[in-house]
Amino acid sequence: MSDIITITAPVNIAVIKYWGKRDEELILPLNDSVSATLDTNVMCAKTSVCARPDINENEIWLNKIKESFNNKRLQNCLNEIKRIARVQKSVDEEFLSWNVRIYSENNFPTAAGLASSAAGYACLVTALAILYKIKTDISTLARLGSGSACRSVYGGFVRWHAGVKPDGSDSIASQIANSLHWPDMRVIILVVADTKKHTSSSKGMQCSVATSELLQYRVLHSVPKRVDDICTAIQKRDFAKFAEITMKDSNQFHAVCLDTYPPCVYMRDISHSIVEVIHRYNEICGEVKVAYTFDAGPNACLYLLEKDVPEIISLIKQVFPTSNPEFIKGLSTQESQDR
Ligand code: 2P0
Repeated sequence: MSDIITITAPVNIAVIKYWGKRDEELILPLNDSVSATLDTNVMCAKTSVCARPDINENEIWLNKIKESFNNKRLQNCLNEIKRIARVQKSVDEEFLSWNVRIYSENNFPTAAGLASSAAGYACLVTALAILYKIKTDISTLARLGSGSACRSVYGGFVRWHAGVKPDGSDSIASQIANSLHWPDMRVIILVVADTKKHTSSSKGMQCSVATSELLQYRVLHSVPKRVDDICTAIQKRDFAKFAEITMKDSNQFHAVCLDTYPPCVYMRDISHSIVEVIHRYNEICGEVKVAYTFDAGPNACLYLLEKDVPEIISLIKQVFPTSNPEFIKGLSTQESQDR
């Protein structure tokens, strides 16, 4: 059998959201998106892969449960990696004929809008690329598993370029700034609920593309300038600008979800209360000190600077006295995964 390759990959939290595909098969987005990659110690996926001559079929185990390998995206990733291995002659045909066994675990709730598929697929394709000894753009492989996964391949601040080519060859992720660039940037995750969401992101965005007029406006008129402006804010470490764009983009993304027919409702009452508290806090401070952003779920991700962490944690504990100690999930820094 082969060596066992084990890889960890962190989640990423988008500040300019990806929502809507121009190609469902190749997973090509309608717009560029931007994210920050978190520290692997806090929220990450860990995946081990090996190839063996003595197993009858490909196997995948997720969080200790054996799942069906009959999953198109999973098969697309494996097939593409084996295709490249054949072209590059990086391993022999006998090795390519062996089945694979994949074990993957998350240290955070799966499918609760916490970017679990992003970390999972980033890990999986990186591990398989090492197993088959191929040399290629890993973000392109990760994208075949899940769009947002292509951003988890890099540390720091990352941009996923939508690209214009029909074959997706220019739809790749690149690093805007490495993890050392903004060392006092922090993220706090407020876990409102860790249950599986009603409408998956893939279904939700399909429905938005088909029905939301606001999505068309967003793609053409809002996102391009926001992406440019947030890249500049990141380069200049301009927190106030970064935070303003982040909050506006989260709000517009959820407005698109509500403009979808039937609507996709991801935020809950407590999510809206968090929005209100953050705006009130920033107003009282006379400057923007914290930004919220919500993915396709009710959980809040707060971006802030290290100096403001103690005050924000105490504010959150005061405003949301909760019996659930997991409410404040973690304080994350970015990791130095600057491939
Ligand atoms: C993002 N989300 O940019 C946005 C914000 C959710 C809200 O990327 O169909 O799981 O696998 O490409 O990557 C979630 O979408 O969807 C997502 P697929 P994915 O992070």
